[in-house]
Amino acid sequence: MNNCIGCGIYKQIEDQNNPGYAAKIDNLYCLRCFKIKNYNELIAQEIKASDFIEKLKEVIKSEKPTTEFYYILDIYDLNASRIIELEELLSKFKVIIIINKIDLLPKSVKLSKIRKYITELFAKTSLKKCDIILMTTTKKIFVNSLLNKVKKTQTVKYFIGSSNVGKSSIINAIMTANNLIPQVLVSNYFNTTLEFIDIKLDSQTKLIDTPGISRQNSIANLTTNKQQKHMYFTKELKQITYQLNSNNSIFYEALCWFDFLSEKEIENSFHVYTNKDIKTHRTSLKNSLNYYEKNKFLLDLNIKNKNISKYEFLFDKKSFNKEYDIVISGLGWISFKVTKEFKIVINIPTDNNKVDVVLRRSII
Ligand SMILES: Nc1nc2c(ncn2[C@@H]2O[C@H](COP(=O)(O)OP(=O)(O)OP(=O)(O)O)[C@@H](O)[C@H]2O)c(=O)[nH]1
Ligand SMILES: [Mg+2]
Repeated sequence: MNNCIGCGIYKQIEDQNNPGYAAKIDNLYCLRCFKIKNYNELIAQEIKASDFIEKLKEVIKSEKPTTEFYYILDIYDLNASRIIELEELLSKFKVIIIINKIDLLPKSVKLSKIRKYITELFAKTSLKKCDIILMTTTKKIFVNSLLNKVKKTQTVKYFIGSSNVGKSSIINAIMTANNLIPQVLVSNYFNTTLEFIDIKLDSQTKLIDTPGISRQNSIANLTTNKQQKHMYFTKELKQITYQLNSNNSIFYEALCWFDFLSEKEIENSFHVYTNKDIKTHRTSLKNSLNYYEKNKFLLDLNIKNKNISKYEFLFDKKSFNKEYDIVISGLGWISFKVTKEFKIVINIPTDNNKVDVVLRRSII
């Protein structure tokens, strides 16, 4: 076989610096996959991730109408893991929307509320008639139920979505549940899968793993590859409640901070949902820039000119007694109830304005 079984790329033995290099052509994995698999170490290689979306668009346009698309999204990054460009193209096909990694939600969360939120999210889009599946690869019962669904029809099934949402993990879990040896490489890094990988589940069912579309709008992009592995949540999100006074700030290490602003002296509770590995810290607004300057060296940020992008959210009487989440792509979200007028500013040191920060009605 000439393709690496981990990432799908065509193997070559000529150039160590190019993707697909293997010491021997009959090695099953290319060197990059071998290193990720055995040492969780990423070797620097120029990968043209921007081509993936074009390839996928071509595939979608040329597929038969019976082909099915399993469109995977990340529960903690719902908005930023959507690929709006593809959703339009998919409207002609049977699409199954999979919301993956629900194990990350705090136990108290009601899945029915999440399902309602997702249904409403897609209600105004071309995918309004799609099936919605809540998924985790960590629980057999979810995997078995997906295996049954996959086996129901004998058509080709593509697993598509943004990078790192868990497409390969889902395929491996389905293979295991079907008594096959899982082979596709899974990792914490972006762009693990590099080519389309065909998996024969049985003589009738073919699954196709696809390279993830890059998540330029995630805060994880501001960090180097080394730091990126800390940005991926493997355990349930931690929830920390802060009772803030106006003009207080909360830091997520030195990656980002939010300011709670009001001219009057007020208090409000904020529930921060984020990765257990990310330390949060409260300080006063006055001290925030100083705190950032002192701590920015702790993280290996991939930014040259660190401007601070600001995202402002104003809450007035119209929002009273409503609960909201501000979602920062890659970091999780902050939930709060509005009972007084105030402003929240999210500050992100970045070269550009691309990190996706959105306000939604609270999902928990
Ligand atoms: N907590 C949790 N993590 C998951 C789940 N499924 C996948 N992951 C993790 O998500 C990360 C990315 O998984 P992959 O399967 O490599 O994601 P992918 O979508 O194939 O990524 P690309 O190949 O880069 O497009 C890995 O660290 C997985 O362990 C899940 O159900 N729960
Ligand atoms: Mg993959």
